[in-house]
Amino acid sequence: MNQEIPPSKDPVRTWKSEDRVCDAASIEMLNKAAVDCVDTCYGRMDTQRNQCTFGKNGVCCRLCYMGPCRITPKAPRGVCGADADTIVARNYVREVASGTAAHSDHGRHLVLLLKKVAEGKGGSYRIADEQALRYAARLYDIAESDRTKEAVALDLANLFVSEFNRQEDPLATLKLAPIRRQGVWRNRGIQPSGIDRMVVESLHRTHMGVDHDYRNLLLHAFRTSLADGWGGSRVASIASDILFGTPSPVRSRANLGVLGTKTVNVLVHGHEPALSEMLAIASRDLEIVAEAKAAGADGVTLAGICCTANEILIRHGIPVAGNFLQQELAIITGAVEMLITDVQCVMPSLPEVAQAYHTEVVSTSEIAKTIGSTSLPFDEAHAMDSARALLRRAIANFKNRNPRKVTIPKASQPLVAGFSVAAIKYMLGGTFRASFRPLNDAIIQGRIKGIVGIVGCSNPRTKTDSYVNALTRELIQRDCIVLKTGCAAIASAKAGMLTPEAALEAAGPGFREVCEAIGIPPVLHMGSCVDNSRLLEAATEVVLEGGLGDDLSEVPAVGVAPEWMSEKAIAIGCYFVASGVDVILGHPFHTGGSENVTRFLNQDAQELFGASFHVCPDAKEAADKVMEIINRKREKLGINRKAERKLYDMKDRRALNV
Ligand code: NFS
Ligand code: SF4
Repeated sequence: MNQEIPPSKDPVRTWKSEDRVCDAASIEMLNKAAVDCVDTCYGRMDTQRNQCTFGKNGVCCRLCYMGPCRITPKAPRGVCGADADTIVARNYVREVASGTAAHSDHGRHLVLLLKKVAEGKGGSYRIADEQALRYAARLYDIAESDRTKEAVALDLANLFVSEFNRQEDPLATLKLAPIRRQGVWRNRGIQPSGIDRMVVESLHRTHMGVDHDYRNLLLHAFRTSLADGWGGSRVASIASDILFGTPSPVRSRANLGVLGTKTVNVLVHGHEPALSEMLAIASRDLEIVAEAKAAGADGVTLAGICCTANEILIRHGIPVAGNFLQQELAIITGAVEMLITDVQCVMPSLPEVAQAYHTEVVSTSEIAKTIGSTSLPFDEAHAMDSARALLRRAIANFKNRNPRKVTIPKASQPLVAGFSVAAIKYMLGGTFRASFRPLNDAIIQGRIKGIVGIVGCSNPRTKTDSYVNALTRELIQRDCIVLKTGCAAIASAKAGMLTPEAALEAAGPGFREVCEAIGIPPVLHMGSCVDNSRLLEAATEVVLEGGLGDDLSEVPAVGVAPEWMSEKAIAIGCYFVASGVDVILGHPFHTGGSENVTRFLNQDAQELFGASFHVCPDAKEAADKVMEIINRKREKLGINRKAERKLYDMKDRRALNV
């Protein structure tokens, strides 16, 4: 049982590091934090003991200044008359709106960059993947043959911009979904219009005195989330593939051991790839390397934290220093010259942690500053110069590293990442016959039972990474192919589960045969959190390939967010459910104060979308739930026969198109 860690009663640290984190590097750094007297989120989790029950249940309303109001059995309504259902649903809509806004604003940034590049004003940026551009143009019926890539990119960028500011008609990107699913959205009245409009409408409807019907509010939550998954996030992934290249499998390493003992260590942390792309190139620049050597170092090590890490990992093989809960631990190594942050999931504690060492924390976004960090807004028009200037500043800081304060953990694991849908298709069928057929066939034959997306954050509430890792092992053992993004993917990387060899040993016999025949690992790292849209893209390919139903809700596929913490994760969960994919959460939403809202999300949604949320605090229980859902879908498809067991011969391999 992956139990929530009870808060310690004692203000002095009494817990053991190995009870809070799994991997050797994190244990070592948490121990070092205690010695160095540095506070981390694990300690702060304790000082935040007795978290507010009203907040946890979602029954605290501070939407107007007659309040704040809290709902109790004795006070069942706020001053305005709002009951628990209304208050809980309004709070929930706002969470989804915030998550959608975060992903989509990131998407907007990339779309505007694509537009600048198309207009010849992109500075150091280029169209890196013309094939991806032309493919995307065709998806949106934009003429592309006999036209320059810039002209096509401009039309596409303009269409993407209009996805943000559409007023009434539905998002154009919705049509990338299976036809049947588009019909579900139309019939339920939840086809999103402009992304910005959906978020604004969420704020309007949850303002004091507007929408009070919890069902109406929750439908809008799902509608808003679709503007994320089939809007902001989807265009973010498409635009970044065009600008920086569509990911294909790359080898790299993960965990704090990737930091260099003798190199200038620069970490990028956050979510947007625009700056980190330039840093990835600049860090290999011979001039920069020479300057690092002149400063007494062996060179520059660039590594990432959180989803910026995932972005440059899947395109450049840049190593991953860690996931969300390792951002403070990375500084505690004492070996980081500069931690460059952009937006999202950046803890405001970083400058304080950095005070104990020589690390300079730099914020590069005008919209994301922290007191105590150096604000050096990234100049996109002179991106390469900005990237070089940052690296030079980090090199200059190398002399301030205090060897007595440095401990770099040894732990790091090899990995393979970068499984875009195009890459998976290619691996399945080769250049000329790229297709999902072999995957569909394997699912139909029962060698693969189903597809599971394990996504989301880590959370100091529970032992970091432990649920994600236990669940992943359990599911590949039960013949499920596991798709991963975000911090959950990094957790698997640190556990060595992204190496084809190690993971294959853990896979069930049917699944292992398929992996070996096709040459794919059982756990596929598909990218950052906005790349959860790639999971929907993959599921759509499965539907289009045929034989596994006409709608996403028929495919034996499940999403799991074991250790989630952010509002973005809530938006993701909602767009999965609204797309027909059941979602299992490791811990519940802050909706427990309303039975109606909870029932709507966990049950009624089944009737509306063919999928709903489920809560399983234990990894084993989650694995059972996943299999129950997958088997139910297989039963409905009439494919739940037992797979006959046999080894592949040449004829079978040919049938698999390998
Ligand atoms: Ni997703 Fe990625 Fe990590 Fe969670 Fe934060 S970095 S966007 S929100 S914590 S997975
Ligand atoms: Fe209280 Fe109603 Fe105001 Fe909320 S909107 S704070 S429930 S009076």
